[in-house]
Amino acid sequence: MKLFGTLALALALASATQGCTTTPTQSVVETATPKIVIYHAEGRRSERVVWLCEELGLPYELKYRRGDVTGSFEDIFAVNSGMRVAPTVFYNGELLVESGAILQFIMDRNGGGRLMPAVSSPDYASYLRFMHYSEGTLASDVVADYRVARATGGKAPRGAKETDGQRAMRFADDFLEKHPWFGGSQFTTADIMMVFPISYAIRMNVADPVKYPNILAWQKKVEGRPAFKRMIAAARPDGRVAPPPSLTLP
Ligand SMILES: N[C@@H](CCC(=O)N[C@@H](CS)C(=O)NCC(=O)O)C(=O)O
Repeated sequence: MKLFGTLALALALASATQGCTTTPTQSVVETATPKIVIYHAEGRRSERVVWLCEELGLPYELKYRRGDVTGSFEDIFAVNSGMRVAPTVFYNGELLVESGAILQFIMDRNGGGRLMPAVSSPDYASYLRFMHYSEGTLASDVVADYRVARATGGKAPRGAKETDGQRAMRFADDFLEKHPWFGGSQFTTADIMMVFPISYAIRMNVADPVKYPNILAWQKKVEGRPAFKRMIAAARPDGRVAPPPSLTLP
Protein backbone atom coordinates (compact mmCIF):
# COMPACT_ATOMS: atom_id res chain seq x y z
CA MET A 1 0.00 0.00 0.00
CA LYS A 2 2.77 2.33 1.07
CA LEU A 3 4.76 1.45 -2.06
CA PHE A 4 1.74 2.21 -4.25
CA GLY A 5 1.27 5.53 -2.46
CA THR A 6 4.89 6.49 -3.03
CA LEU A 7 4.72 5.44 -6.67
CA ALA A 8 1.54 7.44 -7.21
CA LEU A 9 3.13 10.51 -5.64
CA ALA A 10 6.24 10.13 -7.79
CA LEU A 11 4.10 9.82 -10.93
CA ALA A 12 1.96 12.81 -9.97
CA LEU A 13 5.07 14.92 -9.36
CA ALA A 14 6.60 13.81 -12.66
CA SER A 15 3.48 14.74 -14.62
CA ALA A 16 3.11 18.06 -12.77
CA THR A 17 6.73 18.94 -13.61
CA GLN A 18 6.13 17.93 -17.20
CA GLY A 19 3.04 20.15 -17.33
CA CYS A 20 5.16 23.12 -16.25
CA THR A 21 8.06 22.59 -18.60
CA THR A 22 6.53 21.38 -21.86
CA THR A 23 4.82 23.67 -24.35
CA PRO A 24 1.07 23.02 -24.22
CA THR A 25 -0.25 21.56 -27.45
CA GLN A 26 -3.28 23.21 -28.94
CA SER A 27 -4.91 20.10 -30.25
CA VAL A 28 -4.51 16.36 -30.35
CA VAL A 29 -4.35 15.19 -33.93
CA GLU A 30 -6.07 11.84 -34.31
CA THR A 31 -4.26 9.41 -36.52
CA ALA A 32 -7.26 7.20 -37.37
CA THR A 33 -10.10 8.73 -39.36
CA PRO A 34 -13.03 9.20 -36.99
CA LYS A 35 -16.52 8.02 -37.81
CA ILE A 36 -18.67 11.14 -37.77
CA VAL A 37 -22.43 10.79 -38.19
CA ILE A 38 -24.30 14.09 -38.43
CA TYR A 39 -28.05 14.15 -37.78
CA HIS A 40 -29.24 17.15 -39.70
CA ALA A 41 -32.32 19.12 -40.73
CA GLU A 42 -32.17 21.37 -43.79
CA GLY A 43 -31.36 25.02 -43.09
CA ARG A 44 -30.65 24.38 -39.40
CA ARG A 45 -27.54 24.75 -37.23
CA SER A 46 -26.33 21.25 -38.16
CA GLU A 47 -24.99 22.90 -41.33
CA ARG A 48 -22.13 24.17 -39.20
CA VAL A 49 -20.82 20.66 -38.57
CA VAL A 50 -21.11 19.69 -42.23
CA TRP A 51 -19.29 22.87 -43.22
CA LEU A 52 -16.47 22.23 -40.74
CA CYS A 53 -16.00 18.67 -42.01
CA GLU A 54 -15.87 20.02 -45.56
CA GLU A 55 -13.27 22.64 -44.55
CA LEU A 56 -11.11 20.00 -42.83
CA GLY A 57 -11.62 17.35 -45.52
CA LEU A 58 -13.05 14.95 -42.93
CA PRO A 59 -15.43 12.24 -44.14
CA TYR A 60 -18.87 12.22 -42.54
CA GLU A 61 -22.20 10.50 -42.87
CA LEU A 62 -25.10 12.90 -43.21
CA LYS A 63 -28.53 11.78 -42.04
CA TYR A 64 -31.65 13.70 -42.89
CA ARG A 65 -34.88 13.28 -44.81
CA ARG A 66 -34.60 15.44 -47.88
CA GLY A 67 -37.47 17.94 -48.08
CA ASP A 68 -38.93 16.75 -44.77
CA VAL A 69 -37.72 18.72 -41.77
CA THR A 70 -40.33 17.20 -39.46
CA GLY A 71 -39.21 13.72 -40.48
CA SER A 72 -35.55 14.69 -39.96
CA PHE A 73 -36.38 15.76 -36.41
CA GLU A 74 -38.23 12.48 -35.82
CA ASP A 75 -35.03 10.64 -36.79
CA ILE A 76 -33.06 12.81 -34.38
CA PHE A 77 -35.52 12.08 -31.59
CA ALA A 78 -35.14 8.35 -32.27
CA VAL A 79 -31.39 8.51 -31.50
CA ASN A 80 -31.38 11.39 -29.01
CA SER A 81 -34.63 11.33 -27.08
CA GLY A 82 -33.14 13.48 -24.31
CA MET A 83 -32.64 16.48 -26.61
CA ARG A 84 -34.39 16.60 -29.98
CA VAL A 85 -31.93 19.02 -31.48
CA ALA A 86 -30.00 19.70 -34.68
CA PRO A 87 -27.10 19.17 -34.70
CA THR A 88 -26.96 15.80 -33.02
CA VAL A 89 -23.67 14.09 -33.83
CA PHE A 90 -22.13 10.71 -33.13
CA TYR A 91 -18.34 10.81 -33.05
CA ASN A 92 -16.96 7.29 -32.96
CA GLY A 93 -20.25 6.37 -31.33
CA GLU A 94 -20.20 9.14 -28.72
CA LEU A 95 -23.23 11.42 -28.66
CA LEU A 96 -22.42 15.13 -29.08
CA VAL A 97 -24.81 18.11 -28.86
CA GLU A 98 -24.37 21.91 -28.84
CA SER A 99 -22.88 23.08 -32.13
CA GLY A 100 -20.07 25.24 -30.69
CA ALA A 101 -18.89 22.40 -28.48
CA ILE A 102 -19.14 19.95 -31.39
CA LEU A 103 -17.00 22.20 -33.58
CA GLN A 104 -14.45 22.65 -30.84
CA PHE A 105 -14.33 18.90 -30.18
CA ILE A 106 -13.80 18.04 -33.85
CA MET A 107 -11.15 20.77 -34.12
CA ASP A 108 -9.34 19.62 -30.98
CA ARG A 109 -9.15 16.09 -32.31
CA ASN A 110 -8.61 16.76 -36.01
CA GLY A 111 -7.84 20.43 -36.61
CA GLY A 112 -4.08 20.27 -36.15
CA GLY A 113 -4.04 24.04 -35.67
CA ARG A 114 -6.12 24.82 -38.77
CA LEU A 115 -9.09 27.22 -38.73
CA MET A 116 -8.12 28.86 -35.45
CA PRO A 117 -5.43 31.31 -34.32
CA ALA A 118 -2.69 30.09 -32.00
CA VAL A 119 -3.54 30.46 -28.32
CA SER A 120 -0.68 32.96 -28.06
CA SER A 121 -1.92 35.02 -31.04
CA PRO A 122 -3.44 38.50 -30.50
CA ASP A 123 -6.42 37.17 -32.49
CA TYR A 124 -7.19 34.46 -29.97
CA ALA A 125 -9.44 36.57 -27.72
CA SER A 126 -11.70 37.72 -30.55
CA TYR A 127 -11.77 34.22 -32.05
CA LEU A 128 -12.97 32.81 -28.73
CA ARG A 129 -15.39 35.70 -28.18
CA PHE A 130 -17.19 35.14 -31.48
CA MET A 131 -17.13 31.36 -31.11
CA HIS A 132 -19.36 31.92 -28.04
CA TYR A 133 -21.06 35.21 -28.96
CA SER A 134 -22.71 33.46 -31.93
CA GLU A 135 -24.99 31.38 -29.68
CA GLY A 136 -24.60 33.04 -26.26
CA THR A 137 -25.57 36.54 -27.37
CA LEU A 138 -26.41 36.92 -31.05
CA ALA A 139 -28.61 33.87 -31.64
CA SER A 140 -30.37 34.19 -28.31
CA ASP A 141 -31.09 37.93 -28.74
CA VAL A 142 -32.14 37.65 -32.37
CA VAL A 143 -34.40 34.65 -31.72
CA ALA A 144 -35.91 36.44 -28.69
CA ASP A 145 -36.66 39.51 -30.86
CA TYR A 146 -38.25 37.25 -33.45
CA ARG A 147 -40.42 35.45 -30.90
CA VAL A 148 -41.54 38.66 -29.21
CA ALA A 149 -42.49 40.17 -32.59
CA ARG A 150 -44.36 37.01 -33.62
CA ALA A 151 -46.28 37.02 -30.35
CA THR A 152 -47.26 40.67 -30.77
CA GLY A 153 -48.48 41.02 -34.36
CA GLY A 154 -45.55 39.72 -36.44
CA LYS A 155 -44.16 43.14 -37.46
CA ALA A 156 -40.43 43.59 -38.09
CA PRO A 157 -38.90 45.84 -35.41
CA ARG A 158 -37.92 49.05 -37.18
CA GLY A 159 -38.26 51.70 -34.48
CA ALA A 160 -35.61 54.26 -33.55
CA LYS A 161 -34.63 52.27 -30.47
CA GLU A 162 -32.46 49.25 -31.23
CA THR A 163 -33.66 45.84 -30.09
CA ASP A 164 -31.18 43.56 -28.32
CA GLY A 165 -30.75 41.51 -31.51
CA GLN A 166 -30.08 44.63 -33.58
CA ARG A 167 -27.56 45.85 -31.03
CA ALA A 168 -25.83 42.46 -31.18
CA MET A 169 -25.72 42.70 -34.98
CA ARG A 170 -24.22 46.21 -34.77
CA PHE A 171 -21.53 45.00 -32.38
CA ALA A 172 -20.58 42.29 -34.89
CA ASP A 173 -20.65 44.76 -37.79
CA ASP A 174 -18.41 47.20 -35.90
CA PHE A 175 -15.88 44.43 -35.34
CA LEU A 176 -15.79 43.61 -39.05
CA GLU A 177 -15.07 47.24 -39.86
CA LYS A 178 -11.58 46.71 -38.47
CA HIS A 179 -11.04 42.97 -39.03
CA PRO A 180 -11.60 40.78 -42.11
CA TRP A 181 -12.95 37.81 -40.13
CA PHE A 182 -14.55 37.15 -36.75
CA GLY A 183 -11.41 35.26 -35.78
CA GLY A 184 -9.30 38.33 -36.62
CA SER A 185 -6.91 38.04 -39.56
CA GLN A 186 -7.90 34.61 -40.86
CA PHE A 187 -11.05 32.59 -41.55
CA THR A 188 -11.81 30.42 -38.50
CA THR A 189 -14.59 28.36 -36.97
CA ALA A 190 -15.83 31.60 -35.36
CA ASP A 191 -16.98 32.59 -38.87
CA ILE A 192 -18.70 29.22 -39.26
CA MET A 193 -20.52 29.83 -35.96
CA MET A 194 -21.61 33.38 -36.87
CA VAL A 195 -23.26 32.60 -40.21
CA PHE A 196 -26.44 31.03 -38.82
CA PRO A 197 -27.61 33.81 -36.45
CA ILE A 198 -26.61 36.54 -38.90
CA SER A 199 -28.50 35.06 -41.82
CA TYR A 200 -31.44 34.31 -39.51
CA ALA A 201 -31.57 37.95 -38.35
CA ILE A 202 -31.56 39.18 -41.93
CA ARG A 203 -33.95 36.58 -43.43
CA MET A 204 -36.50 36.88 -40.62
CA ASN A 205 -36.39 40.71 -40.91
CA VAL A 206 -35.27 41.07 -37.32
CA ALA A 207 -32.47 43.35 -38.54
CA ASP A 208 -32.34 45.66 -41.56
CA PRO A 209 -29.35 44.50 -43.67
CA VAL A 210 -28.53 47.98 -45.02
CA LYS A 211 -27.40 48.92 -41.52
CA TYR A 212 -24.64 46.28 -41.53
CA PRO A 213 -22.46 46.84 -44.62
CA ASN A 214 -19.44 45.03 -43.16
CA ILE A 215 -21.54 41.97 -42.38
CA LEU A 216 -22.93 41.94 -45.94
CA ALA A 217 -19.40 42.02 -47.42
CA TRP A 218 -18.25 39.26 -45.03
CA GLN A 219 -21.29 37.12 -45.90
CA LYS A 220 -20.31 37.21 -49.59
CA LYS A 221 -16.78 36.08 -48.70
CA VAL A 222 -17.79 33.18 -46.45
CA GLU A 223 -20.54 31.97 -48.73
CA GLY A 224 -18.10 32.00 -51.66
CA ARG A 225 -15.82 29.46 -49.99
CA PRO A 226 -15.67 26.12 -51.84
CA ALA A 227 -16.30 24.21 -48.60
CA PHE A 228 -19.43 26.31 -47.92
CA LYS A 229 -20.70 25.51 -51.41
CA ARG A 230 -20.03 21.80 -50.88
CA MET A 231 -21.94 22.02 -47.60
CA ILE A 232 -24.92 23.60 -49.38
CA ALA A 233 -24.87 20.91 -52.08
CA ALA A 234 -24.87 18.17 -49.45
CA ALA A 235 -27.04 19.68 -46.71
CA ARG A 236 -29.45 22.05 -48.45
CA PRO A 237 -29.69 20.81 -52.05
CA ASP A 238 -33.23 22.16 -52.63
CA GLY A 239 -32.88 25.44 -50.72
CA ARG A 240 -34.50 26.06 -47.37
CA VAL A 241 -37.22 23.63 -46.38
CA ALA A 242 -40.05 24.75 -44.09
CA PRO A 243 -38.33 27.95 -42.91
CA PRO A 244 -40.11 29.86 -40.15
CA PRO A 245 -42.13 32.82 -41.50
CA SER A 246 -40.33 36.16 -41.77
CA LEU A 247 -41.62 39.19 -39.87
CA THR A 248 -43.69 41.66 -41.89
CA LEU A 249 -41.86 44.76 -43.07
CA PRO A 250 -43.58 48.11 -42.44
N1 LIG B 1 -27.41 26.18 -29.03
C1 LIG B 1 -27.78 24.98 -29.77
C2 LIG B 1 -29.09 25.26 -30.46
C3 LIG B 1 -29.59 24.07 -31.23
C4 LIG B 1 -30.97 24.32 -31.79
O1 LIG B 1 -31.86 24.96 -31.16
N2 LIG B 1 -31.22 23.84 -32.99
C5 LIG B 1 -32.52 24.00 -33.59
C6 LIG B 1 -32.38 23.95 -35.11
S1 LIG B 1 -31.46 25.29 -35.74
C7 LIG B 1 -33.41 22.87 -33.18
O2 LIG B 1 -32.99 21.75 -33.12
N3 LIG B 1 -34.68 23.16 -32.90
C8 LIG B 1 -35.63 22.16 -32.52
C9 LIG B 1 -36.78 22.11 -33.46
O3 LIG B 1 -36.81 22.90 -34.44
O4 LIG B 1 -37.65 21.29 -33.23
C10 LIG B 1 -26.68 24.64 -30.75
O5 LIG B 1 -25.98 25.55 -31.18
O6 LIG B 1 -26.51 23.46 -31.08
